Amino acid sequence: MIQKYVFGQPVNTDAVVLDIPESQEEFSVMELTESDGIRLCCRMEEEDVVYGLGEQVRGINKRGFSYISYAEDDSIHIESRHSLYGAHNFLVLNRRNQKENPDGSRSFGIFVDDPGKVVFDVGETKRDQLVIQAGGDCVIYVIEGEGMKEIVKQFRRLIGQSYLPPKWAFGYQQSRWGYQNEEDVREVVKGHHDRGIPLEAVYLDIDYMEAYKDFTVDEKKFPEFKSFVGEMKGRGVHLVPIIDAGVKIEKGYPVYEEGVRNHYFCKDENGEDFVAAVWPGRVHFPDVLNPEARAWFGGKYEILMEQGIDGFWNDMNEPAIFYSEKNLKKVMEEVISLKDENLDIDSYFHLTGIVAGLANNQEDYKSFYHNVDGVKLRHDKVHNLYGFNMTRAAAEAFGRIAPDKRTLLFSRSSYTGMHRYGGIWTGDNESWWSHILLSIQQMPSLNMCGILYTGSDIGGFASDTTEDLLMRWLEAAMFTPLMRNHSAKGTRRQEVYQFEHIEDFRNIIRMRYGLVPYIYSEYMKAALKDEMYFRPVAFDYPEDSFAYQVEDQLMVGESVMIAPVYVQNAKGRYVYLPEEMRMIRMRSLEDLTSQVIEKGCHYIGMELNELVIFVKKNHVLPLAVLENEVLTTADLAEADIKWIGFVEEPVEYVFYDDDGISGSCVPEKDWRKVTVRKTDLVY
Ligand code: MIG
Repeated sequence: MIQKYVFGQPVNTDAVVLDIPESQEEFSVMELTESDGIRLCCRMEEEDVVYGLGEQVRGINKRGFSYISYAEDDSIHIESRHSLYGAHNFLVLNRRNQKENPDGSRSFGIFVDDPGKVVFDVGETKRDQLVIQAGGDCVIYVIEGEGMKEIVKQFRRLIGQSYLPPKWAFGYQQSRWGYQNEEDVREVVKGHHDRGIPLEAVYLDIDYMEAYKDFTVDEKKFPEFKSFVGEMKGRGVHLVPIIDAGVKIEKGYPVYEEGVRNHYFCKDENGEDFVAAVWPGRVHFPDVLNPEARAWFGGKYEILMEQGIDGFWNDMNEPAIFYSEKNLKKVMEEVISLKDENLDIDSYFHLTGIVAGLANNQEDYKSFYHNVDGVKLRHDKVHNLYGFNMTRAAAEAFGRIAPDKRTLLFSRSSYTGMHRYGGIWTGDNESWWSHILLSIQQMPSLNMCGILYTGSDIGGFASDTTEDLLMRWLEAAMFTPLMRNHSAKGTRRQEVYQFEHIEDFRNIIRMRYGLVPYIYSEYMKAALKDEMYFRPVAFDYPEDSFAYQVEDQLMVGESVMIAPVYVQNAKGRYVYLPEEMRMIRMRSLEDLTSQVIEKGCHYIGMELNELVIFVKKNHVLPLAVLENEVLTTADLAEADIKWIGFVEEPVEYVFYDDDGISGSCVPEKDWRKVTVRKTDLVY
């Protein structure tokens, strides 16, 4: 049951797709105070668990910290960070033993549809209190139902079906900020192919553009871009260019000129085009909240699509600001005024503070405006909608330009609703072991909020990776729909062939291809049925008290549980089995062993080059057996499907598959039901 409450005069965010009448009942799951915005408060019982909030730091259970929805480009993802790049204002408070609860209070889900700043204090200030602080103009949805899965499913119905990527987007992808030109890209492809390592895509980061201008390609680096895109496609490799939010201010650059002429850019308080700076220096921001400007900006993607491009990643769309023209002027003047001064503790810190404060300055977000159907909206009030609408601009355009096929698209910034148009990657992490764990913990929270196509920068974006870290990260990311190795300029090269044990890397990436039939089947079923692909263990075992404490294992699809190693030098780990399961250990696709393990907590050895997964009782999964060399997901069409799993009596598996590219997906009644017997299992 979903109840909708409207406060003040909210803007239409397009987060939800269902038109629900306003509730006539009093708001009751939390105590509501309306002063200085909306404040909701409730007591959390000792046993209550809070799940959700999408892209944030800390654990799967969000209790014990506060989280701020205010999209931020901050690359230091440490525990004290309150906001990352996205804003997903949905959580579920799971109340256990609800039947015995004296006041009859039950589990509930809550979605705060407010595109400005929203604070979720989940027991930070007071350990037993959940406090949500939103602006005065918002819509709040309260969802009640039978348990967590059911509540999430209702929410997912409310916000609409998740994005469907093409099948090739489930293959192994290589990225690095720093690939400059054709030669660099060819070398990366060759580096993989010479060693028989599958590769589906190579990313083009900002260096492919001419002076960081969106929708341009530097002709010195890529003299024949279209034919180069074709050449790569001939080798099975898709090129995926980055698109940044800021449009360079430069006379003669058509995107800039058209935007100015048609008033498609965000305006400052005087009605002039707002000037900020990012990569290209001074830029304007396309007003993607304005439907006309959105259609125009989205249409520009066609320039690259005409050259054969069929995938994009949208970056810097919080939007990130290095500085605004106005603030830079002010800061420069202050800096100059301090020249020759004897800087004491206060003036010194003031100086460093104002310079550091140039980037992503809150005041700047208050000084520009959107024009939505003639209504002027101050940016800070709708801040979290920017990345969503930049991505929607692209997706809506794909619907016009290439309606019959799926295009790969994901974004750095997002808001609930964007999950219908694309995925996200989790931004600039570090080559830290703790960030493998963080990426595991982010997956179910994102899935709850509808973001299914997602993954982290494998190997770590910033700082130098190591061979073992990369290998463990690939194993941990074995099932993430987006499996992309990405790193920052200036860091140690981290393409898998740069390391010593290439054979191990090859085996690991081939295992991914072996598992793609399952990954794709489960992803598509989850998307089409509004379900979660990655779930916290407690979602599947809600009666099991211990399951609520598991923070480093996940359920994936209907059959699998994963328990990756994320600790330096570890040769294994403790794994909690909420029931008896079959453990499958893979050293390669040709070298599998399996063993039934009983319910309970076990130390399981896991060598660096091994993938260990657990299969639930009465469950199976398809595995592609790769006899010939497989370099892309397209080659899987030839592969034999074998079954692995844990069955005594025959079970039925709904095996979803399609051509991997056409837009429409066959209805559920046509999905293939496969009966698998014990004797069909290869392991
Ligand atoms: O401020 O385009 O998160 O993946 O490599 C850095 C360069 C801008 C941030 C993205 C990262 C990308 C980088 N970008």
